[in-house]
Amino acid sequence: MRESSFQGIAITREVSASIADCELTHLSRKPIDVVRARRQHGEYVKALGAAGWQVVQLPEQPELPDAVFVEDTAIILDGLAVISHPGAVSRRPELDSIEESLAAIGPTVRLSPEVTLDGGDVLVVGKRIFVGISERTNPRGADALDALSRNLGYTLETVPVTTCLHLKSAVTSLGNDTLLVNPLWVDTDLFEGFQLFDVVESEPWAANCVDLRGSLLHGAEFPKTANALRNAGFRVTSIAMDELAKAEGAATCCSLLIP
Ligand code: CIR
Repeated sequence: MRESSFQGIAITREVSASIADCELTHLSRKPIDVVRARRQHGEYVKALGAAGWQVVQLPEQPELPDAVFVEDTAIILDGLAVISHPGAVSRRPELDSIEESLAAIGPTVRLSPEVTLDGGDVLVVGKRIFVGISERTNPRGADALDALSRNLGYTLETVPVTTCLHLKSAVTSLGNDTLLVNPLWVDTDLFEGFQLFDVVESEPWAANCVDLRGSLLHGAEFPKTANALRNAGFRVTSIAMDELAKAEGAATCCSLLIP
C-alpha cells in the first residue's frame, strides 16, 4: 500500500475481550470470534495509517464490551472535542479515558449528563452538523451540541432515526458535499444542498464509510456499493468488518479522526 502524506490523528482502541456482551438494538446476538474481530480491526488500523493518519491505538478496556467503538464517545469539531454522553448506560465508563486522550491533543468539553448523544448520531460535513434523534440521542443532546458548536460557526439540523441504530448507519460523507445514503433508513429531503449517492439496495448497511480525505474506507461486505463508488471515480479501500458488525459496529465507529 502506498503511504500518503500526514492527514491528522486517528484515535482507535483495541477490541475488548468481552465484545460478545456488547449492546445490541437491531440485531440478534451471535457468537463473536474475538481473535477474528481483532484481526479485522488490525487491518482497519493499518488502512488508516496507509492513508496518512497517525494512529493512536488505545489499550483494550476488557470490561467494557463496546469500547472499540470510540466514535460514539466524542464529536470532533474544528478546535474543540466534545465528549458525548452515550444513550446506553453501559457505554458511559468509556468516556474518561477518551477525554484524557483528546485533552492531550486540544481543548475538550463534556456534554451534560442530563442529555444523551452518541457520536454515531452526529454527521459533521464542513460547517453543517446533522444529529440523528434516535434511541441513543435525544433532542436535548442535539440542543446541547448546537449551543456549543454555534459559537464555532456551525449550524445544526436534526434528523429522525427510527429504523437503524445511528444516523451514520444510514448516511455518511463522501467528501465534496456528497453523501452516501440508504434512502430507506433516512429522509433524504433533509439533506438539501448535497449530492446523494445511494447504496445498492441489496446492501442496506453499506451507507457507512470513513472519508479518509483522498480515499474511502468501507466494509468489504458491500462489494456492489463499493464497485458503484469506484465506477463513479472514488478510491475505495474495502476492509472486512463482518465480525465487528455482529456487535452492530461499522467502519466509522472504530475511529475518531482529528484532521
Ligand atoms: C452499541 O450498540 O453501542 C454497540 N454495540 C455498537 C456501536 C456502534 N457505533 C456506531 O455505530 N457509531
